[in-house]
Amino acid sequence: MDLKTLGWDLYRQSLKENIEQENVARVAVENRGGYLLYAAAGELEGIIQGKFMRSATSEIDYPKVGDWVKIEKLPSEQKAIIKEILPRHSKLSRKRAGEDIAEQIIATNIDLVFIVQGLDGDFNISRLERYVAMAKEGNCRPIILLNKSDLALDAAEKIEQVKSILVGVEVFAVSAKNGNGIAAVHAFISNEKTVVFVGSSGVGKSTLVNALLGLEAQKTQEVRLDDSRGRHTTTKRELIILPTGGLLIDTPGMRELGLWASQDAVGEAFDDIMIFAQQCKFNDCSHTQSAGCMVLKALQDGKIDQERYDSFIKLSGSLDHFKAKKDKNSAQAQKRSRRGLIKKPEFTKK
Ligand SMILES: Nc1nc2c(ncn2[C@@H]2O[C@H](COP(=O)(O)OP(=O)(O)OP(=O)(O)O)[C@@H](O)[C@H]2O)c(=O)[nH]1
Ligand SMILES: [Mg+2]
Ligand SMILES: [Zn+2]
Repeated sequence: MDLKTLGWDLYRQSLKENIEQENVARVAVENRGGYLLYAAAGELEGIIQGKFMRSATSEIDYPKVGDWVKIEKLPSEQKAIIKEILPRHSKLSRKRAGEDIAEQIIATNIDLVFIVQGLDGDFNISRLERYVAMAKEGNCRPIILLNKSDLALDAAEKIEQVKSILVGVEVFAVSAKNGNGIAAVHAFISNEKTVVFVGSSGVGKSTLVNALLGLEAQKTQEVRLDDSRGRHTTTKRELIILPTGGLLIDTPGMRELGLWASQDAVGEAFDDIMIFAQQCKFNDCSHTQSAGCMVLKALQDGKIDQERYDSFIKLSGSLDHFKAKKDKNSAQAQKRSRRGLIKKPEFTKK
């Protein structure tokens, strides 16, 4: 693998030390505490050792997609020990509210952030503002893509609206489906530059990545018709090399969600967490108290992303709430029906 393609030549200019090519790699995938690295020796499995973990004081001290890391390759194996994370010249993070505010890194060493919203119902100015703030805070340049222009008649109007509020930020209406505006997007991605796609689930981030790649590389999924919400198809962040030069990072939709269809849908979307949930001591484990909870243990061990865990809990919680409400409603309905307020359906006899 050519390190120049991965952006090394550009990145190393900011480094004070001189590192041999065989001792660096770029983090391409971070998945449940495992890492896929792109290096001069090809694709390597990145391994983190106890020493590294002991010196890490928080989540952000672990390698993230986009990071350049110092490695020691194991002889005759496609594996390498990750020794150190090289300085991040930019990063995209979000703040997680908890007891204290913790930082979660989405990707690092990024030049451009494409903030994607769908013109079919996902459009929301204040959310755009938050994304733009997030990009600027991490030293990344934001560009807004209003996707699914094939479904909208008011694209021009929305663009004006965005421009009047987010002054100076570039906005484009695009359609990953029919290709409109894709050339303009492609023009922003140049050799050795890394761009990341962010936005809610179902807005078409992976479809845009596919359109740029010109092939079906990233799995995408049909959006449910009722509410234009996606189903969280992309489950991990991944660094993708564009054959024409440049690097793309597709991300799973950020979950600012309302309700989903069912607990099954949750299980499916969070299969990485369900693996651990099935091993919990109690069947009805809430996964918020540590007594015999394997989910919390996996979280502690870094096998589950904090971000994933948070959305999982949030979502399970809102489902319980929904269910309780539904049960209450049906209990009330039964009461009313007993009082004769609700008529039983009458069937017409033939
Ligand atoms: N009509 C129309 N549909 C689109 C367009 N772009 C994407 N879609 C559809 O929107 C759905 C969701 O697309 P994805 O690319 O999976 O969305 P995503 O943002 O990657 O979603 P997550 O991976 O869940 O975060 C798919 O059915 C796509 O075919 C577009 O420009 N026009
Ligand atoms: Mg996706
Ligand atoms: Zn549990």
